[in-house]
Amino acid sequence: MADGEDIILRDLNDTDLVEQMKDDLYDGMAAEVHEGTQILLERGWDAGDVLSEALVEGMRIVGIDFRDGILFVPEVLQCAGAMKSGMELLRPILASTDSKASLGTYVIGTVKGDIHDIGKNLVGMMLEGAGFEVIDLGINNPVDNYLAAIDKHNPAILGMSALLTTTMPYMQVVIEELDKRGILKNLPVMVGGAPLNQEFADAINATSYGRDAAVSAELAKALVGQNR
Ligand code: B1M
Repeated sequence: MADGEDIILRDLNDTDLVEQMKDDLYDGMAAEVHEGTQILLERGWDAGDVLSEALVEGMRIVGIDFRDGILFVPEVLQCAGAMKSGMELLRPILASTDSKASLGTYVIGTVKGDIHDIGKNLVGMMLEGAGFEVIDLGINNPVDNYLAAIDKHNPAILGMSALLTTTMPYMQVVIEELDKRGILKNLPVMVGGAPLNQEFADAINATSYGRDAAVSAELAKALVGQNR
């Protein structure tokens, strides 16, 4: 679409609307991304498809241009705000559950030095949808925050997120501290985030590695099943 054109999102067919939403996310236009999300849901789209095809895909493109020095932090912050405005609408759908029984508490937080929270928030939503009570510690968590939350909430699982190659080693610091205190043997630890892989999770002695939000929710269910 040409710049400056006055686009009526409702007039677009689904394919063009998804393309427009990716452009709007790239341009940090929160109200438009919110509206596009609303329209797709009204047209009967599955919330998970809106998320993956419009929002996550839009953010993937942002990530490439961020890496290549075409976009900078202030612009990417706007993109993150736009993505979150769409996620707001998806949250009640993704986090709703038919299950009456709670699968237990899941404490999740982004590690110290890292302020990325979009992926963590998505994982939290999916976990709620799977039946967990989620305690979200937010971003930039030192080991003491995790310890205090474990003490307070006695979780079934602890989850850590990291998006930077410079912050992922901090997960090992937390795991070693849990081990030193005798907590690790009774508490499964899940780690996730774009730069991680199974090999890294194994190397730091994490119980499991969540590749994405949907997989993580399934893994978490399996973990509590194993532990009961
Ligand atoms: Co940042 N950033 N960023 N950034 N940022 C990345 C991660 C980067 C890959 C961009 C790039 O260069 N292509 C790069 C890291 C390079 C590296 O480490 N090798 C990078 C950098 C360098 C930086 C700064 C250092 C830039 C600077 O200041 N010069 C800086 C660091 C700040 C800090 O944390 N201390 C920085 C800042 C920022 C913003 C603040 C501008 C913003 C964050 C806003 C926010 O989160 N509220 C931002 C963003 C948005 C990104 C990108 C573009 C998008 C991340 C995202 O939200 N993806 C990112 C590029 C990229 O990843 N392609 C980038 C969408 C999200 C749905 O996916 O987070 O991967 P993701 O989550 C997935 C899975 O990973 C998994 O499930 C999620 C859902 O499916 N998952 C888990 C995540 N956590 C999990 C936990 C689990 C299980 C699964 O269990 C507990």
